[in-house]
Amino acid sequence: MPYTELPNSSYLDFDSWRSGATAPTGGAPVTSFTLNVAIILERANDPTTLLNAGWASRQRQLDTLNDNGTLWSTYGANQTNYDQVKSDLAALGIRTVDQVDSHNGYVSSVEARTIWVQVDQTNFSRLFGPSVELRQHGTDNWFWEGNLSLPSGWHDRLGVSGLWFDTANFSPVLPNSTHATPASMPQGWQSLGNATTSPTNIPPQQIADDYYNFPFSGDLWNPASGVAPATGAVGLVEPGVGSTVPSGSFGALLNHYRAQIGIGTPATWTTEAAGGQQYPTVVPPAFNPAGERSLDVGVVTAINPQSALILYAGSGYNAGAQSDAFTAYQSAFWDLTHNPGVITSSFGYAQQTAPGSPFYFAARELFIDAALRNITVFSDNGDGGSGDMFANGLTNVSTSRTSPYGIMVGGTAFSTIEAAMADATLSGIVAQAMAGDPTTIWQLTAGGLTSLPSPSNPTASLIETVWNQYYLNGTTIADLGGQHTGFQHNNTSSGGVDPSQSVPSYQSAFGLTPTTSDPSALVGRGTPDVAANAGGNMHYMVPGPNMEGLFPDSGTSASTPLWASLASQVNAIFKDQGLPNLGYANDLFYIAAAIAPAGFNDVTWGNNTSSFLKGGPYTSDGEPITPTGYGYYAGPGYDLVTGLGTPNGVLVARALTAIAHTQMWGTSPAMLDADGSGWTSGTDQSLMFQTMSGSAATVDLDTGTAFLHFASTGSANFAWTSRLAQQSLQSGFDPNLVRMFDKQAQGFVSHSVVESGESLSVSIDGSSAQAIQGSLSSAFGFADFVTSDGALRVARPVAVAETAGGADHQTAMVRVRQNGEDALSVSLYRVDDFTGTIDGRRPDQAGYEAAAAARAYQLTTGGTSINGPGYGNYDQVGLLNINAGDLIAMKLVNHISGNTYWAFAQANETVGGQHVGHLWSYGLNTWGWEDTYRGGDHDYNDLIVQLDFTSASGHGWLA
Ligand SMILES: [Ca+2]
Ligand SMILES: [Ca+2]
Ligand SMILES: [Ca+2]
Repeated sequence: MPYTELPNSSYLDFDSWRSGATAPTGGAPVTSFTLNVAIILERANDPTTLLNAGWASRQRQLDTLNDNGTLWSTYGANQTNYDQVKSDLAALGIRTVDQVDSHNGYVSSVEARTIWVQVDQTNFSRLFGPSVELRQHGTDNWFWEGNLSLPSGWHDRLGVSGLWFDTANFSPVLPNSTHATPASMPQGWQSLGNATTSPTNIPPQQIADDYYNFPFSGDLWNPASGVAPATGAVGLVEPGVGSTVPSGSFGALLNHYRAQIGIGTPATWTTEAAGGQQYPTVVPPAFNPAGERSLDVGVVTAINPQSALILYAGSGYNAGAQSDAFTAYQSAFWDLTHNPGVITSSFGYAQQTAPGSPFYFAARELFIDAALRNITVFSDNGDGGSGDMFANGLTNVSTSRTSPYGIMVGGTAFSTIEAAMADATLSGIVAQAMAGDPTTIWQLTAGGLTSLPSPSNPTASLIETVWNQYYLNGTTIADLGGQHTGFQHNNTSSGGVDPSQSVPSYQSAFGLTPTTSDPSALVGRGTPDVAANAGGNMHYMVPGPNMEGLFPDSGTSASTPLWASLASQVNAIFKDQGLPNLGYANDLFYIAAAIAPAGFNDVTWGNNTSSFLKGGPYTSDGEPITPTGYGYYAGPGYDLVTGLGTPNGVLVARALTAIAHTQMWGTSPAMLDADGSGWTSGTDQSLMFQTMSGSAATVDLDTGTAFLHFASTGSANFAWTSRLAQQSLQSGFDPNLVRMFDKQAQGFVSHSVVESGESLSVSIDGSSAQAIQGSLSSAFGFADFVTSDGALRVARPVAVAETAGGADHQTAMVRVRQNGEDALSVSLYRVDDFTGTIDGRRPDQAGYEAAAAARAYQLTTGGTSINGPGYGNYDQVGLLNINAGDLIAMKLVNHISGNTYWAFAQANETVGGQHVGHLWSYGLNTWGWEDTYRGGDHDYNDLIVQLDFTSASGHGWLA
């Protein structure tokens, strides 16, 4: 049998990419071994087009392929090639694991493109070529020299492009550093907000409910209430350990845990462990998979007590299996019995696989299987800081698991008022917050603060920072407990850039160019995508490794199942509203962040710096190291430690449903279309042009047929943002916070009518402005044109009723927050087009007011006029009989001055010959009114109004 060398298949390509090490050589042959190997084929067809389509298009295509029964004949392996490889294996005398032992935990199928085989010292070279043998280095480590080979034709003709190994005997190779200069590190804590002496240790559902505003709380959470929605099964990747416990029954222990945290009903759970499972014997401080298991189980069952838990032990221990996490992921993705819609994993596998290698192919395609199976996968970003415990002196994230088709979750440290007051690293911020310093409170509010801080409210939230427990004492990186913990211990959120892949389309569209902070400055996939509390000042009360007791636990291994639990709630809401599961939905989350930023609390404090080399003058985890000082900082907006931020569950769920229904059913033209070189108007429409610059700016607008030139003052420091406006539309948001940021002037807003197909280009202060997130937001009625020092939002003053299921006769929720002192009311009416015309009458023409009154929508409370709830206050009301695609405009009445203002500036008063715009766009169907003649204080927050067309549908769980 002739063999052909497989490119990029050296031992270092498996798990040592960018390690800087030289490959091991020499060593004695391993004379007795069993090694289970996955042989992985390419897909019969390339799914790239499907995967790159928008979410709703993907869902429809998958639906059709499933209905036709052709999904896996299309995107599984080619059956003939698959059969040929199996027949070649038989000829080579290499047995599949199924032939060795039919009771195994492996997935071998043409759909999964995988054949698990077993080789040993007698036939290893029959699979990988006569020049390759396994050799020993170190105590339990094996390696091979050079590239692997495969039988000729397998790779180029039959499409065998992937390999994986179920073994713990292949380890990364890292060199000892020699003369690197250590980066300077401050003594003590390396980041703020993790040093409290009074941590908040509470059950997971309380974290989800009290601090992350999950949709299903109270009776909707409580399975005994009779009204709690049925949330779907959640898959838990638990390699090897599954549901084993050293004594007692897992189910009884799980139910005991539930009872302890207030859940009176028994759990539904099952384990997929066809290859067996074992309770691990772990010598501290080694990683304990049973502890991880209990944490995952505890978090998911507490937050979603109605979700069935499916635990995946992966390959297990039969037939030479070693329960590599890859096998548990694979068994979870291919569980055709329980079909969990959401899977969470806190387990990694061969962290640093090299791009272009067969190992990288295996890992990458694994997650595409999940996307095609319509599963949403949450993977922990890891707890090893910016270096990810990989001692190459650079910043690292796992190249094998940082899939663009999974959602990566980072870790934060959440501090209540009480915890923050007991944290010396937060003393400055706490003092400023308690003194009412507006700059501090502004930043805290962007992070999710909902009430003015006060020591009399100790359990209220205050601040969220990066989870980072690194502590330097002299030259020893260790925690305060004095244990050997440091850069090689699970103590800090990983996060950074995976330069092995290009930037995913949803990150590019968001305007990101994630770049490593180390000297290599490589561009790639930014990670994490999202974050949640992992530890530091707040911990999750969960069972211990043996499922007994109640202990505070932490890690991105906790934030990950929290996010998975939220996704499971969103899936239940989607189902209730007639939508499919989220599935692969990374793009939906990035659109949500662009148009509904309040769905994510913006973490802006802290870092995860921990890059290092082995050897040197510092000690970490009992080993000499040299810190190199490269890492990532949280900051405004997306950052490479906390991603888009932590969840505001209700707000992000509302945004996701609005986006999903719009993509599924919407037929209205987008505001702007990309035409290759720029943007063109999607229809004849009235548009607002609002200047959002920190200092005075001049704006030039060119529509191809008209030029608009105007000057604007800069926005005031605390001029309202889309984030704040949307945050304020929560009933529990503190009126004191609202009033604290009143009378902060926005820039200038100009209005103009633009015709369909007209081009639109913008320059600010003479610099060409780019609509960086325009492809995400334009379908939702706005786009921000941005330069390095200014921004112009182009927005519609009209809402499009993108209803659930594209149905007519729906009820929309109208939410209002008043930040003006006058008595106000707003009414909403239907217009015929995007310029506001009613029966041929333009907004500036006589008789328009009567026409608008005749078109006014009725409220669930009667009448057509929504009264402002008073200065600082909130109210919401239903708007009746909304039909799909309705175009909705509004007018404001100031009952003190007696003036009426229209969304369309041309119907308003003039100043210096120009009509005054009284409306400001705050993102997804959210606007703010200026209530004073001639523009008043220009703060455009006197009445914030939001239209929500989907939350009242189904059971109305989000209304
Ligand atoms: Ca941030
Ligand atoms: Ca005002
Ligand atoms: Ca105001």
